[in-house]
Amino acid sequence: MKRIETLRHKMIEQKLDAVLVSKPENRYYLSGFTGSTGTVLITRDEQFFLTDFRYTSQVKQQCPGYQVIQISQADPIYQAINQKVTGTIGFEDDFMTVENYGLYSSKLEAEMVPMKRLLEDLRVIKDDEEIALMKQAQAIADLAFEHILGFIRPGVTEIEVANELIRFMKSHGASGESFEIIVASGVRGAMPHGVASEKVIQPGELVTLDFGCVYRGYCSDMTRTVAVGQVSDELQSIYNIVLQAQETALAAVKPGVTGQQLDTIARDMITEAGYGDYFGHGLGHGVGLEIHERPSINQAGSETLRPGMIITDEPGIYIDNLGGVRIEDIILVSEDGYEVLSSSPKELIVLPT
Ligand SMILES: [Mn+2]
Repeated sequence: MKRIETLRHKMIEQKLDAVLVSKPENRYYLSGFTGSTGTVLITRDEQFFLTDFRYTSQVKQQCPGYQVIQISQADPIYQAINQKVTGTIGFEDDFMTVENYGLYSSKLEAEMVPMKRLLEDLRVIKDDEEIALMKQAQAIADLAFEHILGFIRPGVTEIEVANELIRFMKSHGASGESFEIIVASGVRGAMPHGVASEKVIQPGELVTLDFGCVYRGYCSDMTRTVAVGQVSDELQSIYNIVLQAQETALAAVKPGVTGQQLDTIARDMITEAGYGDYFGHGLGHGVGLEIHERPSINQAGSETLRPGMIITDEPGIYIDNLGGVRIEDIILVSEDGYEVLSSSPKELIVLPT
């Protein structure tokens, strides 16, 4: 209930008498509900979960401290809200549909006030329970990486590699993958988001694996690039440049630094090595209940890092008709620096052919 208390402090500051929360990640953050339909209503001193018959039993199990209100066509949600709230009610302006906004504004007695990502403001700093779940999510991914090294060999397709990663992570406690897995081998490595294809992996290729899993709602994310047999001098040199940029930016992570500053550190190194035009994406992003969340770790990242934020550091170089390299760690910002949550090795691994 600590999260709800913190939210109530913000509600008082922003003169909100209640908030209405339906975005799945925000709803889970406040209630623990894992189902697909329902609305959390937090007032200054009570919390309600409004849902239909399919989920009332699940809410009673998953959401201690909440009063369940069953809604139906005969008992519509706005009537239930009107019985509990007058004054002002915050809504998720980045999530509510235009259709629902029209309905609520015409039916609710309370004045509707955009919340402007108030819940995302709270979620950007992870509490101890969240940090433990993120560590477990990443531990499963690291274990999967170790496992997949024995699976990748010439003749195997990228999709077979992706499916094996998913199978392994699910059999180790994950509910699924945290995004569509990227397995980009050989020239396909030039595509930063080359999701696994039917391409067969060949000797002499680099293979970029970007993947993660969901564990109790929380996402992990990591990237490693491995060699299948000996790769060209140019690819090895690109690998070393990316690794150096990744580690230099990592060493600069601490409270007070901005995402923009971190991005600049890695970008300057890659540019000085002559590959600036081939690093076309931002250095990283925040991770949590969503795979991409605040803070931004790129040239637009003006937000200052604070202890409890979890971010990625993932520079890359991508060259058409040659291939690409990306190396990514997931990092917890600590009181005086950082803790790397991903534990897989980063020196170039050369797999047998
Ligand atoms: Mn990432």
